[in-house]
Amino acid sequence: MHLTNYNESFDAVVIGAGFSGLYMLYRLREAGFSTRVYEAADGVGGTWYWNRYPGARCDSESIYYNYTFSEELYREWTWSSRYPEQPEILRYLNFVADKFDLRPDIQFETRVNAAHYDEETKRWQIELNDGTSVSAKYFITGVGCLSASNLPKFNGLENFKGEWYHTGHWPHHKVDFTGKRVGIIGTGSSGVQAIPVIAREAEHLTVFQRTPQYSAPARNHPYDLEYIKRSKENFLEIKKQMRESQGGQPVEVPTKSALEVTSEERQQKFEEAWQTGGQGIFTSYYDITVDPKANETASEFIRSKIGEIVKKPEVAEKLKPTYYYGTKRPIIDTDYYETFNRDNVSLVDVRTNRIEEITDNGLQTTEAEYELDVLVFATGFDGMTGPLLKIDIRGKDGVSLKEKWKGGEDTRTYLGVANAGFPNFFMITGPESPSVLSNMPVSIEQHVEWIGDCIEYMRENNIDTIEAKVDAEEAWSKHCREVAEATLFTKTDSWYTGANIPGKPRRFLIYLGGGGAYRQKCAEIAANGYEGFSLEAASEPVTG
Ligand code: NA7
Repeated sequence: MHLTNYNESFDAVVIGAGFSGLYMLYRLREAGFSTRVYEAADGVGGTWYWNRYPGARCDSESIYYNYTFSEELYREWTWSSRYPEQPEILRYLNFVADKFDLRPDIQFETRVNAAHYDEETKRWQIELNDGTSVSAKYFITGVGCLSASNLPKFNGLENFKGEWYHTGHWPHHKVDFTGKRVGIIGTGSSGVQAIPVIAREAEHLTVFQRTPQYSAPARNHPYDLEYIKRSKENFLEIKKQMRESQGGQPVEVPTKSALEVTSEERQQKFEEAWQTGGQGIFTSYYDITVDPKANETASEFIRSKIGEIVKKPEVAEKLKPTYYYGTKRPIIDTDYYETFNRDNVSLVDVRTNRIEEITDNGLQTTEAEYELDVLVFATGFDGMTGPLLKIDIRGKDGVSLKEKWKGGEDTRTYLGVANAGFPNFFMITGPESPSVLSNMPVSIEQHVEWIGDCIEYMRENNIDTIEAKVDAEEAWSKHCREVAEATLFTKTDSWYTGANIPGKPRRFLIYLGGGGAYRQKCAEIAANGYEGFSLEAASEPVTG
């Protein structure tokens, strides 16, 4: 495709106005680059715009779940509680958009359908769903890792006479469950958060569970003003700790194996983590996600808690997971297991009692029909590659990202930020970067700053294009696979491995080497003149 027909021209085009796109816009605009963001929604927020289901909240502590690029911003915003709810996070992102006057450079309600690289002009032609095209020197995706929702193909959904919703595309109006028979499919983070809230309102809630989940209490609580004041005063220290840490939050790094301590000591440690609430069990010992025996100690601890909380033994048994704890996203909840003690909640194991179809009046399994007024799909996302492959992205020789990645059989990137064959294309938290296994705003800021610095470097050094080298990409991808294979993560069916999407090739596309180490590696690569990239000098001075 040649750039003959386009409506506007920019230095950079960014997709998405969530945490990634908002900061990328700010960063590039501050450096003097003309930048346009395209966003499908009618407001900012990205994942926090769409995931507005009952009970939606973040599982990172709020004082760490924010930007750190601006101390002023950090000081101006005050979180109300330990784990922020979706409406509060959305308010925060709107506050950021207003504070930095970002909206004039965001075109809302606009999807990018395609982005094609033109080798002659060395620019990207970007096609929008309103039929227009724009041109940009740099093309950057801030599409998130979990934005392509997964609605499994259940026969008969079109016949269902009730209302149905997906947690990842929740409507803006309040969904009233009062007096209704509600069914929910899915017990990942979204289902576990929504179930206790819906159960309090509905006449009856039936939970259709395929895989039981490990969850620990969040023990959310309002923040006291003194705590907030201290966090603001310690901004620089907190920022440093977040950026250097493995997981993007200042958590004490475990130094002991779960197997080198006595069972009493271990039990006490797990119990303290359980009482404190949050992700403490996951970070209690260094080998929880590496060694099956160490893992079993944590898994069994949570199973025993389920047995204590859930009064009906047969329900408790169904709720006990058997996969390696932590290899699916470790969940934190408010009253999840307790909810199964309510008289108006029932649990159906759809692994033994399979879903056959959705009927006019509800859901038919191999054993029974469940009459429902409302059906909620908490069935997750086509993670990591899904959002990118929804766009027709084509690099050199017209090769698409889908072709390059062989439909997911051979997804490979350089640092999770760049692709051989795709010059001047950057992915914020792309496949093979730490992304979702680190605190997302921290992962995002690191990528945005690295990309921003790179683009500024190119301007300063009169460089026209930057492109990952094939061998550098191969080495990075191999390293990612090796690090992942040394853990238990790859052994479990999950959205991390792509196993939740029928037919999706199984690959683990998150870099597990730790956010701090990854940040250092990326910085070294930049300091060495962008090692592993081909840089092509411009024939004329670079302006954009
Ligand atoms: P998840 O964690 O992928 O959970 C999806 C749930 O839906 C999970 O329990 C699945 O069971 C279930 N599911 C998916 N497809 C089906 C079918 N066909 N039949 C029955 N059950 C099904 O998505 P979430 O939205 O909860 O969370 C995603 C991430 O968002 C989370 O990890 C955080 O990082 C934030 P399965 O376990 O696959 O057997």
